[in-house]
Amino acid sequence: MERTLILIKPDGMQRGLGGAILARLERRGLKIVGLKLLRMDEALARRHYAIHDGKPFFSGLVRYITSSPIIAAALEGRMAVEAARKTIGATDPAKAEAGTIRADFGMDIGRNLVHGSDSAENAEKEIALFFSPDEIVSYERATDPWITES
Ligand code: IDP
Ligand code: MG
Repeated sequence: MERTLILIKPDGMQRGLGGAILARLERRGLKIVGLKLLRMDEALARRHYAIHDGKPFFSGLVRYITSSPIIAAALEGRMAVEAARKTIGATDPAKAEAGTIRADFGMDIGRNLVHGSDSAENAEKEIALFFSPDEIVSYERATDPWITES
């Protein structure tokens, strides 16, 4: 089963949207297997966004993501990475499809509310930045058979 890392970014938390954003992903069918509230420090922010180091928005991105506590969630499901990114919407909320989280809650590319991993491989690396193995909990959910029955 695939996993993805979701972050409710500082703007989502400051606007009181943490639960609402997580609820959209959870009710779609993604299962919460790891969950914590934390404030990212600069070192963690630089590691998490290392691929963007050197881009014009990088220092602002690090300041933004460390500016307030966030929720980190590891979500599990069939095609979890793609499913979560479809529900999250395009990077620029102004261009995101209506009905996605970023379109429904925002307009600013620098305040786009939520992070979702972009590949299964990166998801595992990102989950390891935020969770130790014993913080990832495996369990059955009542809706699982609807997904796995063939
Ligand atoms: P993603 O979050 O949709 O995967 P990425 O291209 O990986 O988008 O960018 C990571 C994050 O960096 C974005 O979610 C956004 O917070 C920020 N970002 C990306 N492009 C810009 C930009 O042009 N201006 C300001 N912030 C940006
Ligand atoms: Mg990305």
